[in-house]
Amino acid sequence: MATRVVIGTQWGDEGKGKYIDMLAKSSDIVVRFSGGNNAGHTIVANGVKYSLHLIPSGILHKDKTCIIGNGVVVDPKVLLNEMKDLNSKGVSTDKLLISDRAHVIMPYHRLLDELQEKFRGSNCIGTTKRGIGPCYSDKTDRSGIRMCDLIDEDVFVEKVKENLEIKNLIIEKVYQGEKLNEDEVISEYLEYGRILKKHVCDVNSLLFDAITEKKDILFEGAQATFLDLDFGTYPYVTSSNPIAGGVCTGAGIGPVYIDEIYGVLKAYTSRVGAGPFPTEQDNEIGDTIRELGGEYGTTTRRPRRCGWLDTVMIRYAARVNGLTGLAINHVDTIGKLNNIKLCVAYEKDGRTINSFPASLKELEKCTPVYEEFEGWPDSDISNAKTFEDLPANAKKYLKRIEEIVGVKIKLIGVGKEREQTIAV
Ligand code: 2SA
Ligand code: GDP
Ligand code: MG
Repeated sequence: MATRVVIGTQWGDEGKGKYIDMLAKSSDIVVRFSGGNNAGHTIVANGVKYSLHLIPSGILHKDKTCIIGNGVVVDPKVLLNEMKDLNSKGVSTDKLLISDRAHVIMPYHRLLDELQEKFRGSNCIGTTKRGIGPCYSDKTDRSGIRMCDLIDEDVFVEKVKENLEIKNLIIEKVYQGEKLNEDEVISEYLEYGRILKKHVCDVNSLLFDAITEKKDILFEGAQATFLDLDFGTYPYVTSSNPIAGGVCTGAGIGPVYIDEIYGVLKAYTSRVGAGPFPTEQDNEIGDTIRELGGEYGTTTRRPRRCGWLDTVMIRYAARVNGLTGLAINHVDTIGKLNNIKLCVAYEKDGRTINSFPASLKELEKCTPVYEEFEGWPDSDISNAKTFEDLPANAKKYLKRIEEIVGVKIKLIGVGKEREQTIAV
């Protein structure tokens, strides 16, 4: 039996979805443990494209139990639409379970996310405006509404009334926004609760039993290490802990039960939203990478900022997550360039820095130190099946990454399809 975790090592969109989907095949249970519908995995299976935001990717495989853990914030409206879309493509959602302890994203969370961002103006975070931050704020403020409340009419009505009294004041008086109608919110959400009730349960007990029974469990990461509330480029982060430690708090299992932790990265770097990005190429190179790699957000379609691979970041991610293996994607994409740069360290005030600073002011003073590599634009590697099939330049680039990061590359992505993966 094995419990495996898939984590993003950069700023998200590393192509985690593809591996999660692949590993889900050999798992009994697939679990989401952090974030909400600010995540988005794109999976192309048998020519059909699936965009999943909340539902674990295991849903595409028959007979897998899919769990939305307590660490996830659930927008019931989005969840129901996603379920409907899957059902219309012939995918059953009967084995989807939602933790009774997961918090619910309410309409005032979405509205406040938007109003706060507008208020911040040029200092905005660049959130996905899905209400993620305000929902997690309520969770830590202890005023949140959980799935167990959503399915209990009396409790739900009381909690919504309490919340709306304050939220409407803030919406109206602080942000000059339009108040939400209490009756409308209550009737809309009670209906969601009624439909979702059969999926809501105590998943922690179920997970513990599964571990005892030595079942294969996959924990699918959303977002990534540098978007982590504690370890990312704060404040340009999301409001949860997408790192491996988040599995323990977001699904309710002890660290000793985790066997393998895969860190997914791209052969370059991308980021959506605001915040620092030391190896960013805000120029023709970045534009070329964006077009070659199709770097537009799954959730928001925002064009992603692109730049060179930064191994200072990946080494940090390896430590923070305790990575046991790397999965590197878009090796096909980066190889189309004639010349590739790899950031191997930072230089600050004439000194070489190998760690990722907490202070954004300090990070700004860091300039990347690059090593240069030749690409492999004349080799089509999209059908490569083994490491040996790869051109010498690709091997050299990958070996150097592995050497600097100190973690073995176990999977190599050479195309969008899940079959376009080399297991090393
Ligand atoms: P939020 O909405 O409060 O979580 O936003 C806070 C910051 O976190 C960034 N963020 C993301 N960056 C990349 N990918 C994200 N999710 C999707 C994914 C994106 C997509 O995982 O694939 O494909 O459209 C994600 N979610 C949050 C956000 O840009 C802010 O900088
Ligand atoms: P996630 O959020 O980490 O799951 O990643 P996304 O699904 O948002 O973004 C990854 C994008 O890159 C998707 O469009 C994938 O189909 C695509 N992709 C993933 N791996 C590869 C790869 O190795 N090569 C190419 N060309 N595309 C890839
Ligand atoms: Mg994504």
